[in-house]
Amino acid sequence: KKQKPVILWFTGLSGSGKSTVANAVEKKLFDKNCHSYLLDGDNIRHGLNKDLSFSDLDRIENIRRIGEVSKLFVDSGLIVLTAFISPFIGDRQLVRELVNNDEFVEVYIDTPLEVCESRDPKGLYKKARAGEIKNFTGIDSAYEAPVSPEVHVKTAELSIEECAEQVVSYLVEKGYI
Ligand code: GGZ
Repeated sequence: KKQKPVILWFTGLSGSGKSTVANAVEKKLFDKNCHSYLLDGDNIRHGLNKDLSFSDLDRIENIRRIGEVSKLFVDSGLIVLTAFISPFIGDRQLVRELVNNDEFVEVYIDTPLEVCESRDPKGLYKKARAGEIKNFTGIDSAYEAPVSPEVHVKTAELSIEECAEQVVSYLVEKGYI
């Protein structure tokens, strides 16, 4: 059976587990012989979008470009996973409108700020609290949570494996894979 191309749009705070869960989902897709591509800070913010900062305007442009690139990958038949904070509802909505109705699946990686801050894998929250990083999401820059995401993942209550399974189950249920 053939896979249906789709954008799995992960959104959530820094340290929420977007990349971790997206990577785990990608591995499961690979094991099911599905073809996918993962866009994240490593291959986008350091390449195509290395000219962009974390101001509101640059975040908007960041998401716009990622949306356009994702659309191209969907046209090529892939399951695209994107792992960016994408803090603004309006920008996520614009990406949703770029593709067909069933080609955008919003995956809300819902991890309380306190949990993200206690994880602080890169020490960025500590720096943001100290005022060494400005416009940090959740501290002095807004995060607008999804209102009705297709998948709602609570990483503080489940294992990485269970979180990934939740996303894959959705894809199976809806006939994408
Ligand atoms: C938020 C920042 C900031 C500021 C640097 N605010 O945990 P990380 O390190 O690896 O993920 C964060 C990443 C966010 O980039 P995105 O492209 O996903 O953001 S957005 O969708 O809002 O455009 C964090 C790091 O970059 N980082 N400065 N001020 N995160």
